[in-house]
Amino acid sequence: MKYFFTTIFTIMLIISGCSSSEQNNDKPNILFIMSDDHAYQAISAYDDRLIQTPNIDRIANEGILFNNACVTNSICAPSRAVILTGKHSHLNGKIDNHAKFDDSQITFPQLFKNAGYQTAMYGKLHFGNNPKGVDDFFILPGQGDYINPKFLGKEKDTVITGYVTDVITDLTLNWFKTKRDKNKPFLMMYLHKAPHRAWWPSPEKFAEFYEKEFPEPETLFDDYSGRGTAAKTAEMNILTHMQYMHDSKVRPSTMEEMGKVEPEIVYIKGDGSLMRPNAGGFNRPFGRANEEQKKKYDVTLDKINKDFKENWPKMNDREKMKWKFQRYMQDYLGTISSVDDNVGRVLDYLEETGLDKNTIVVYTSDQGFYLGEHGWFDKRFIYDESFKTPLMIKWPNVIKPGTTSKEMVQNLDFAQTFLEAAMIDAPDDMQGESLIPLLKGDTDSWDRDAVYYHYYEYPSVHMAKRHYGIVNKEYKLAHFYYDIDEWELYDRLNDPNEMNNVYNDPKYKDVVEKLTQELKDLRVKYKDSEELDKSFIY
Ligand code: SGN
Ligand code: CA
Repeated sequence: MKYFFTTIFTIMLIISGCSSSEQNNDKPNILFIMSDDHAYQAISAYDDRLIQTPNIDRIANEGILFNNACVTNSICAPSRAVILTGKHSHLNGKIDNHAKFDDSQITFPQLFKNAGYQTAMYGKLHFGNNPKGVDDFFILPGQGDYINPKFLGKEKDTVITGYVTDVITDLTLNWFKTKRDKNKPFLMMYLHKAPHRAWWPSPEKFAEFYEKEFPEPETLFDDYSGRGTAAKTAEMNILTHMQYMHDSKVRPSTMEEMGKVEPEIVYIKGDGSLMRPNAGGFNRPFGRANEEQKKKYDVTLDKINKDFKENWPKMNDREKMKWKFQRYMQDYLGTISSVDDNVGRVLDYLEETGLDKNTIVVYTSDQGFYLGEHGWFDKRFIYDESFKTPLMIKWPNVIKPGTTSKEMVQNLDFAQTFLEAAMIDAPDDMQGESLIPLLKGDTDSWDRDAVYYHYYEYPSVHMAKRHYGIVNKEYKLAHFYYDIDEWELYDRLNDPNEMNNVYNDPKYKDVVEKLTQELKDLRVKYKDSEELDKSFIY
């Protein structure tokens, strides 16, 4: 009889365990926060020389901070495709920003939805296609706009007045408050547009950050003499390729006046009108502001213009570089300050509602970014500032607060990590590795010591040449191909700024031999090949 009651009790427990109210407790919720082009150098948990980000830092303080997190292909839409599919670009097909994303592929949110999660995606996706596998979405079309952005919604498209980072957060919090199904665990992908170029902060942060001065990186005046052709020919130098109007937000009185300032990027079209490549000039983002918003921005814009008009004619190239660097940092970091405030709003909401206790929170970026290192802005290269990306994860009662890890982890690993956390089977053809052992502090079960990288988008804006390579904690070996055939090797421990390509240095002969073989093996392991490289040449 006793056995009978125990059995009945157990059956009741199992049934209630499957019932909706309990489900929330056995499966963790996931809040995936990703910003666009957020350099780890601009997060105080990594480095506090440029900015304080107390809210983003909360995730690291309460969880784990990865110091060697990196991407497989340092460019926006491809990184997102890797994250969603758990496969390298050459297999998911989204090799660059222009390739179409084949949305018949399995993405991890679809698997979550099928497994009973409520799924949503808010913010920047950057694909031509609407997201699959999400119950609800509000995404920016393409790159999206900073001011009064348009959104593509599940029900209808809409334009919302306000600053993009605040608006994405308002929408996300509204989803939590009015749309969340309390009977299901959730997967929320909360994706910021900031700090993507052309770095428009809110009017308040614009004013605040214009008053600040930032330390220059050691390599701001790099002349690339220790590097190969790729570094020398890239068009991402702050002095020569950053644009006064579009980026530094200088407003010329006339186009003729601007032509004098930026002769190198102003082209005269057949009909005599002026055109600048790759940038919509000053008005592309600002043109969306209403009169009230313009008035607020004008206070700071007038100061910038006054300074520029008075001082630019007297500046030599070195001074111009310094001036442009400061303007860049003021705007870039101003946008990040809003991301940090808004991440704080969402973390506060999770805490106030107690949802934080069973929610995995991830903060990352779609890749890293140059903040003047090597004189550059933008990304794309296998070199550290663009190859590495910020990554921190908190998961109460699983990750020990304040943990740090130097393991080589990649955006390729997210899908399998989340699937394992949610106890959902991952498809066999996913190519990452679940980070769960590292999250649990079980470093012995982690045996990957090198990662594979492959960048394709060339020729294109910024002219970063195509390359693939292998990176471990000590070395980085890269092969630049397409219209050149050059190899580069960097000694990561002895030359952390990557100033010297030591590929031809006899001292490194054995390292080159060993890594060349390992790179070949990795290409086989991940099913990449010369045939595929050629098939992507257009
Ligand atoms: C735009 C930017 C580039 C940037 C690409 C890709 N120019 O073209 O600087 O490299 O996007 O960025 S902009 O001034 O017109 O914004 S990505 O993050 O979307 O891949
Ligand atoms: Ca990006």
